[in-house]
Amino acid sequence: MKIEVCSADITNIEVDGIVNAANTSLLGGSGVDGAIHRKGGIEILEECKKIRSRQGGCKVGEAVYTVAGNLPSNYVIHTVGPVWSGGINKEKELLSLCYTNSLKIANQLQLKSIAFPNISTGIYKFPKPLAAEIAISSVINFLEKENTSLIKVYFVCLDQENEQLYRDNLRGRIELT
Ligand code: AR6
Repeated sequence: MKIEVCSADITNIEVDGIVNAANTSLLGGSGVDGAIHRKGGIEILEECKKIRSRQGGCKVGEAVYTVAGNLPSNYVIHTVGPVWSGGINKEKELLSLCYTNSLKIANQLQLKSIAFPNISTGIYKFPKPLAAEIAISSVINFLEKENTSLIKVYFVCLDQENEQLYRDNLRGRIELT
């Protein structure tokens, strides 16, 4: 198992599945969600709409999946991070659930590789150091406990601050490639 930190636009990453930091409507937005829908095209939105009519969108902390349309991956796993409101509304637990529920879907789909963006650290204003700690702990704990099809997990950081936080946090925990 390899965990890798990289600095990139997640829509360019060639993996089995990329994770989207969506909102509860699943109808797209800005940030990474906007980039994924823009580049992935209408197929993703059409599937999101079907999920909406079936189950009314996606709750915070939960995850659903669609095809990846024109993206170089096979699937998009859409998860909804919490909006940071000072830490009093179970934001930490909910952010952790975004990672573990996405990994559960990856197992269900038998994915070998997955790429996560830094969920909730943009428009949703989750403090970046805390979000990095939760993301890394949640992923490592999950992979240690569960049987998994995954052999590679990427943390894709668009901004340098997140990239540094992830590298610092992972150093000592695992061997970085
Ligand atoms: N590739 C990789 N990372 C990216 C990209 C990209 N193309 N674009 C942004 N990021 P955000 P949130 C990083 O705001 O905070 C949307 O409108 C960005 O630098 O995309 O979970 C949804 O519809 C940041 O570190 O997601 C929701 O309404 C991280 O991705 C809301 O934003 C997350 O930033 C979700 O807010």
